Formats: sequence, structure tokens, C-alpha cells
Amino acid sequence: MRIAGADVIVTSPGRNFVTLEITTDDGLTGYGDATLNGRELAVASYLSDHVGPLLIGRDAHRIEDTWQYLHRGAYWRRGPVTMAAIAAVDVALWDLKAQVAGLPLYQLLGGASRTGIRAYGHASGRDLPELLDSIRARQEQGFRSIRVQSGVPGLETIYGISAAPDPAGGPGRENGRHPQPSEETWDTQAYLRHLPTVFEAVRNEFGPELPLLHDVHHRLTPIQAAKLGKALEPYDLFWLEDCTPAENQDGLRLVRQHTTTPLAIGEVFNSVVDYQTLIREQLIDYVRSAVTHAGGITAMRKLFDLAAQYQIKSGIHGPADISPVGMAAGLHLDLAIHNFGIQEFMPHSAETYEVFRHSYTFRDGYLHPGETPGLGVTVDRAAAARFEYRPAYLPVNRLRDGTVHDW
Ligand code: CS2
Ligand code: MG
Repeated sequence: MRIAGADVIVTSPGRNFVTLEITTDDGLTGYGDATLNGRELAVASYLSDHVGPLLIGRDAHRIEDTWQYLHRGAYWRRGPVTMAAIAAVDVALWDLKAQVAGLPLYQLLGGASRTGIRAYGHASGRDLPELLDSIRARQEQGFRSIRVQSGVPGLETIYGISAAPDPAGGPGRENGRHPQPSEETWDTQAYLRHLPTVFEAVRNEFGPELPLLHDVHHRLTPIQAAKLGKALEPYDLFWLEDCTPAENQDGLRLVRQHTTTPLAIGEVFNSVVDYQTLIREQLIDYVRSAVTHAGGITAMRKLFDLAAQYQIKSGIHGPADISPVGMAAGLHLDLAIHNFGIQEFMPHSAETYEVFRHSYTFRDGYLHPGETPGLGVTVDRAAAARFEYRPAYLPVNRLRDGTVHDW
């Protein structure tokens, strides 16, 4: 089975997605997600200008060799653009191999280690009543584990969520799309004072059993994160996510010394190298990388195997900016690996599902990739062509004095 074509599909059904479509000389089609939120066209160019020409004529079955060829062969290592491009190739090749085998992809990864994939959903509110309503709405949709994000008194936007309402109501703020990055204001002390009161109220309302998660979105220093983790201990979080900008891996030692709140890190990481200290020293509990951003199934499986030696589990990144192709890739891994933890799930819009037809399901809190041979996702190219790319940026964050801060 030789690779005959490698097409890059850029489409925007509600938000921008980049997809690699690999076709073979025997008429099969495999898909890989190459979406890098806010920097989409850089990956599209990396694929069509630099990687695509290398793929034509290659044996589509040689997944490991192709991965190494693209990784080592480029000379330049790692980085989100490179690793998203390699991930797209890798996932498309796994999709093809599983189609040839006539099996859902998870069967090639060792088969199912569980019957369903526990998912968590997002709840957020500008104030407490809105947040409690949002949690109830998620429960009604079937979620049994909930990420809780809250507005902070004095700050206008709820931070770290994809389509925060635009306080200025300015043009271009539609479905989270911005022709220029919008700017948000941040106050660390106000956040640190407020957040424990939110979790106290949520626990009082929903009782001790509901698994609750929280995302700090890289906004704290190690000592601030240590303080927050300690303050949240009475509310028994499932995890505290991205408490610091964790490329300072050593900084996590400080956090860990002070709190038993479980830590999840890694949605912005794209290589096992980013995790070396974190995993070896057991400074985290959950690995958060997305299949899309960290080199695909081949690389993620190795990462999870390393994590497993240290009793660290998976928590694959699954926001709406991962396409259904990337989501499906994560689900096949989730089902197969032993050290699965939890899967983030933000259902996509109806427009997105019109373009990406998928076999995965969500029922009673659990996801399943389905039994369709391969990845179980196809792209309707006619539908994709109807949704033209529009530039979009993530917001930028500033402290009250105007200093740029982590978003
Ligand atoms: C978030 C993401 O899902 C999460 O945990 O941190 O929504 C993140 O902000 C986006 O994926 C950025 O593209
Ligand atoms: Mg996050």
C-alpha cells in the first residue's frame, strides 16, 4: 500500500480546522488532525509545502519509520507546528492500517482495556448562580465529572474558556473568532482569594462525590500554585490543571512539596522531553497532551508507557479546537492503554459534525470510539468547502498594570 496523495483540508465549520487526507494507491483514505488553534495556516503550510512531497510513494504501513523520518529527518526537533504536522501523518497512517485490518484502531493498540471512557465536561459561570446552573446543565447532558471555571469579582471575563462573552461587544467577536486577539485583564490575588469560596459552595450544593476539576491555565508562580493547591484540599479535586507554566519543570517540586491536590499538566507540551522531570520525579498525576499536538498515536503511546511506570495516568486534551479526527484518535488510545485516567470532552457544533462524520458516541458519562474499521471519522469535502477559513486568535491576557501575562 503506497501513499498516492496527501491533501490538506482547511475548513471552518464554526471554528477553524486543518485536516490531512492521505490516499493510497489501492483507493483507501486516512485522516489526521493538524489543527493548531490560532496558528492553523502554519501547520497547513508545513504539511503541504514540506511534508506532503516526502510522503508520495512511501509504504503507508511503515508508521514508525515514517515518524522517525519526519522527526529526525527534519533535523529541527519538536515545536508545536512540527509536532502537529507529524501527528497528522501518524494518525492518518494508523487510520489506514486499521482499515486494511478491518478493525477499529483500538484493536491494533492491544484491544479494549475497559468498556467505556470516562469523560469530563466544562461548566462555567460569571457568578455562583450561573455556575451552579451550568453544572446542572452538564449533568443533564450526561456528564459525571465536571471542570469548574468561575468569574472572579472585579474581572470582566471568565478566564480560560473558549468563547468568553465580549464585554465591549466589539466587532469580530463571534463564535470565539477574532480578527485581532482580544485582551483580557487578570488579577492573581483576586483569583486566589475567590476560588476556594467557589469550590466550597459547589461542594455544599453537589455533595462530596461529584468529581470536580479546575484549570488554572498557567497563571501562577510555583509558590502561588502551592498555596492554591493547599487551599483547595478540603474540596477534594480530581485534578488541578496547568497550575504553573510548566516548562519550568523544576518549579513543580515546590508545588508538590506543599499540596496533595492531584496535578494535571501538558496541553501545550508536544514532546516526551517536556515531561522528563515531571514524570521521573512523579511531580504530576495526569499527562494532558493532545494526540494532535504531541506527535500522534505513535508518540503518545510511548509517553503513556513511560508515565505508567510512575503510576501517572492519561488525561488527554479534548477541547473543541481538537477536531473530531483528533478526538477519535484520543479515544482509541484511551480505550486501549492501561493507565487511562479521564478524557476531556467538549461536544462540537452541528456544523462541525456536518463536515466530520464520526462513529464515536457519548452516553451516560462515557465515550466510546465505536466499531467502524479505522479511526471511524470521515470528512465530507463538499461540506468542508462551504466553510471558508477565517483568521482567528486566542485572547491575550494582561495584568491590571498592562503587563502581558500567561493566558
Ligand atoms: C483548555 C483549552 O481544554 C482546556 O483545558 O485549556 O480550552 C485551551 O484553552 C485551548 O485548547 C487552547 O487552544
Ligand atoms: Mg487546559
